[in-house]
This record gives sequence, structure tokens and C-alpha cells, in this order.
Amino acid sequence: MTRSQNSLSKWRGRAKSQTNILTPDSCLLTPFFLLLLALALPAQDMVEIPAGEFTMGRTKLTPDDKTTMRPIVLLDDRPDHKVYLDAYQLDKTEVTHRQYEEFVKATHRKPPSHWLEGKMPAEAADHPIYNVDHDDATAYCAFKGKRLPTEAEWERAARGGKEGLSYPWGDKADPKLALYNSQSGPGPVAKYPPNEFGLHDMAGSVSEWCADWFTREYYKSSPAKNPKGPETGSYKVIRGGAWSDSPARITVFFRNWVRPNQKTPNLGFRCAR
Ligand SMILES: [Ca+2]
Repeated sequence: MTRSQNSLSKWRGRAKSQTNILTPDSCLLTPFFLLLLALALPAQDMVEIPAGEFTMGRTKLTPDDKTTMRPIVLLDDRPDHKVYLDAYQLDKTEVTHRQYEEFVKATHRKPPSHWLEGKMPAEAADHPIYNVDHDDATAYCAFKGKRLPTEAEWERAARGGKEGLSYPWGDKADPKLALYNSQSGPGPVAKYPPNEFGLHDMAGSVSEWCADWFTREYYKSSPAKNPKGPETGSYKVIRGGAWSDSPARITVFFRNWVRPNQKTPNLGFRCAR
């Protein structure tokens, strides 16, 4: 017998002995264990964020915080405050064109306006979806058995378990770590390194819809546990900044807002569960 026949026969023997391990009882149990495993583990495209407390909002004061010189859009990220969140899961990446196409085909939802003749542009398959409003994003997440993250869930995830930093990686904006300050539109998701939780593009790329209504004063009275935003409002929170934004707008604490029916080339989303 040659060496290769020998090793083939060894593999066959091993495969046979492994097959013999499966008794009728264990065969019956296997689907049950697989189901348990599926429920216990996050899907491969999601990250499990453990229950816990974090500091939400901007912690560093600037000299012009108490003057009229700081733009009001950069003041609603205070006061910083402790927030406790139950465990949840979040998509590792922004929802892509390819993923959104599956949803459009299955539900016959109106495609985004930049899909010529309703067709997903093939070159954008791995780019984040955009030109979708809050209803589109909410419906997509429901289609996947998910939901939009709350603003607090989004910020905790963006921080990646680190306290007091401006960006997911530190305190200095870095074009090697995120897509921002650009005029060229979005590129492929997950091109830049993930944060400590394994999440990509929590700074820049496209801004992301959150579930919450927005009010400027919300942090002054928000609940300490699982805050879900004001009861109602005219604007929805969007987070993370986009390819078109300056470094000040891609921080983990920067709060932005738009009307729920807004559709722009720099606004997309990811889902939570
Ligand atoms: Ca983003």
C-alpha cells in the first residue's frame, strides 16, 4: 500500500469511528442542541454586547461650552450621565446594498431613488445602503427579525467598552481608521478596522438611524436604565456621522437629528436585537 493509500485508509477509519459515535439518542438530541446553540450565540453577522453600565454623552468640557460661541449642535451631547443597558446584539456592519436588495425583492418595497430602473447597482453591492428613511430602516430590521438600536445602545456599542474617548479608537481623528471628510461617497463596509466590540464603521461611512425621537434636552432627564428616547417628536436621532462629515461629527457622542422621512446619500442604518 502506498503512503497516500495508507493515509486515505486512516481518514476513512477515523470518519467511520466518528460516525459510530452517533447513537440513536444523540441523533435525536442533535437538532435540539443546535437550536439551543443558535439561541445562545449571536448570528455571525452580529455582536453580543453584554449588559452593563457606561457613561453616555461628552465627558470633556471645552472652554467655550458655557459661551454662546459653541455651535448649539455641539452642545446637546451633555450632560454626561451613567446609563445601564440590558444585553443586546448589534449588526457588525451597516446594512449593505446587497442585503437591502434581498428585502426589496422579498417585500416589493420601493427601491432607493439611486437604483436606476429599480435595480441595485452591482458596483455598490458591499456599500452601505442609503437614501432610505426611518420607515424603510424599521421595516428592513423587522424583516430580519430585528429592530433599530436605541440611541443609548448605539453609543455604548460605538464606544466598544472604552470610557471617555471621542472616537472608537481614541481621541484623535484618523483617516486610516474611518471614512469621513470625503466627497467621494461611501465605499465598502468593514474596510476599516473594527472597534473593541468587533463593530465596523461606528464612526463615519454613513450616519445611522436610531429608534429614538430626538430632543435637545433629553440627557437632562433621561432614565438611567434602558433609555428609549422621548415619547414622541418631530425628529429622529441619527448617529456616527458620515463620509461627508468633519471629525467633530463622527465622535461617539455627537448627536444629530433629521425628520423621519429624510432620505440622503449619507444616511443608512444597522439593526439590533
Ligand atoms: Ca456609520
